[in-house]
Amino acid sequence: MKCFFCFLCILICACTNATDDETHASPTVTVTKEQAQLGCLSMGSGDEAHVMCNHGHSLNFRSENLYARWMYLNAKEVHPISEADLMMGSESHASSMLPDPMTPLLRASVGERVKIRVMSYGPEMHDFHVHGHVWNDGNRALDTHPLMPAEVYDGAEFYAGAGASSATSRAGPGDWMYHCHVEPHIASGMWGIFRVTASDDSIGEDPNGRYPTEIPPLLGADGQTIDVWVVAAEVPLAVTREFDVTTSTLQTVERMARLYVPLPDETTFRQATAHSVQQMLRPQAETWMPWVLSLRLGTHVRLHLRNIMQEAPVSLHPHGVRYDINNDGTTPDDVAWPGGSEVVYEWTADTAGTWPMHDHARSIENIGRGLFSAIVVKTPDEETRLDRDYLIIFHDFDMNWMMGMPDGSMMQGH
Ligand SMILES: [Cu+2]
Repeated sequence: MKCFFCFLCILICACTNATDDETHASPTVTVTKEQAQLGCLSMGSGDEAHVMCNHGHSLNFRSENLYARWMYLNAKEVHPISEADLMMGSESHASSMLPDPMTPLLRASVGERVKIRVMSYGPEMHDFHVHGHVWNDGNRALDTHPLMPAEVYDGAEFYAGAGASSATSRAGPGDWMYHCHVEPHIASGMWGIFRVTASDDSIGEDPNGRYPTEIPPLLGADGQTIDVWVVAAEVPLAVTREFDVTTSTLQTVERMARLYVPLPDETTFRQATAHSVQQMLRPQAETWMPWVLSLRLGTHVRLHLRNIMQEAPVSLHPHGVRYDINNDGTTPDDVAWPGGSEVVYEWTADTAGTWPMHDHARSIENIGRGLFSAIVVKTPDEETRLDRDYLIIFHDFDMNWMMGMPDGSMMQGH
């Protein structure tokens, strides 16, 4: 089997050597074979000894590993820092000394009304947190919220740089970190930057005034039927950065992901091949995000799904919309298989909210490799109220990948 963890192997060697030197003074924790297969490392010693796992903890397919940034800073001797600084300080987060993280850059100007929706796929619990901002959720003031697998939280809405309830400056402009608050998940990649600018900054916006990391423009209308064209394809994605010891640089790492790729019309949909879709997405290998279907409340959707992979059956199971049993993506009749086949689902977006939508045909392997998406159903009030609307999806790319092996078999012992 191909090894995906070159950077980690190097670290394991480094840790092993350190252990030899310190055997008597500072006991360390031994990584089991299973943990090593999942990219876990023995870190620290004595009271600080622990196992750190790098599963490729990802936000919208991307992971920014703090250890890679730490090794880069130390190798460059830009500003050597300790492991404690890695977790406690801001050096390894800062964009002043390092490139912006690969994870979604969320942007807003001070005083803009921002919503950050969060969703979780994969077997673990995550905990969304954004620095410097507090929001009102019912009668509670929050700045953190937990998520179980397939759970959604869409109560985080506030003024950028201003806390929960007023447009008066509270946090102010700056780079505010957002992350999962399960500590090892931050280190292994689940963090990003919420960049608040002091004045209205349109650099990087599209002609509609939207940043590329925002959810797409709304489709449909109450009572209207729309056709949506989607293919399931294998596409190379740049998912994280590792530290290369020979060149002392940060190098992007690719995985062959499985994605839902929305297409503009029926012609493009019919003509799509594995090769054409890979060519189309190649320039966006570092920025392509999970497909989000943004709808106005009451829209009826005719969703055409075509499987252009040969390797696995695919379906689309939506949460939160109204459908009959033949359209839920879980029965043999509504699965696209073998490769090249099509299926059509019809349903109505009759409940506002943020809803998971994912493969249900070979879900552990397919969701692990990226076949998940989301439906956002907005009310007219939300449409006018929000200046910026983001969706962050927590996902465990490598862990799922390893559990559902690339050949379709399951990892032994799990
Ligand atoms: Cu987490």
